[in-house]
Amino acid sequence: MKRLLFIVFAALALSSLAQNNPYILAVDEYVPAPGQFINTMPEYVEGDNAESMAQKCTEYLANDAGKTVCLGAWGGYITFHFDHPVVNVEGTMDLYIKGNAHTGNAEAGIVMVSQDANGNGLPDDTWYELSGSADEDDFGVRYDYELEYTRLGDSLDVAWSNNLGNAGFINRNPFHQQDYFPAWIESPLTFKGTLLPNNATDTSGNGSYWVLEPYRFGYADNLPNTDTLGCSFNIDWAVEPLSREAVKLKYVDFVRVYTALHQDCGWIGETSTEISGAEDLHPNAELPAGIETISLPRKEIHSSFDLLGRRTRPAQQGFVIQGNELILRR
Ligand SMILES: [Ca+2]
Ligand SMILES: [Ca+2]
Ligand SMILES: [Ca+2]
Repeated sequence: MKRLLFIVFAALALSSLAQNNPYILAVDEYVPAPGQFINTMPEYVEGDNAESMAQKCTEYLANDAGKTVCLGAWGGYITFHFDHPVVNVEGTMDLYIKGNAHTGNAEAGIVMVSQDANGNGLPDDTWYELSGSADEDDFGVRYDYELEYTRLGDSLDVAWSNNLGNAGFINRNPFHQQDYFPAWIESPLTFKGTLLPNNATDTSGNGSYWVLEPYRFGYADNLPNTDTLGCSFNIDWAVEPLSREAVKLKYVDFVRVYTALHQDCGWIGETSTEISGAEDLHPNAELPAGIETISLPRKEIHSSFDLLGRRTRPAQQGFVIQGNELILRR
């Protein structure tokens, strides 16, 4: 018993001394929409599934690895977490998210946040959207957009239809020969969410030169990574996605980014958000007083993550890190 107490004490002491990692620990989900860089960023190989593709994204993004993941056309998303909850520090930005935007090439993605309210370590709880500048600027944002993508076959364009009665294609182009529909996902693939108004202009008038103007703030892959403020997000911006009612969140456990534009720019193709990393701007901020850490239900634990961000099997015995907690499982 003494020995056990010592182990518990030592482990708790170590965990309280540990500094939180500011960078992404692991990717939970990667569900891209079709697009010219899908199955290549990251690369799909025969036998890959949702879990192995998410693991590849972890390798691309965790610990500021700095590689780029493509989310495809509208709706495609990625979900990730850190080794601790991201605290909503009063009066300041909380998250910085990197993409590959440069001048004239803003491919805005909407950022969502969620708390692991049911304490199972999975991003299966209520999601909130971080409201960006297009909401304030009255650009005609649509909040109830739905889009379905259908794979028509090898080397064929991907069909889409939306809830406004429109239909079209994600067109193939000569630069990218692989299948554009995510190979590990079944067709049809449906997304729901917020649609930003188009931002692209064919400034040449003949289709040869497209400019994608950035929104003022509040979107991923919208402004260059060097614009730290422009790539930063405040958890205070959280709203309920449909009612747009503001929600006060003191911390978040999961972050999601999805492509917010449904736009085709001729020869440069569909607009797709890219993500190349994320950072908690104040990783060692303390949760405000009065916040209780989640106590896990003793019964079924679906999944948890080890220190490398790998999903571990349920019912493991011994010490398990889950979220920011050290748990002893018997
Ligand atoms: Ca904040
Ligand atoms: Ca959960
Ligand atoms: Ca981009």
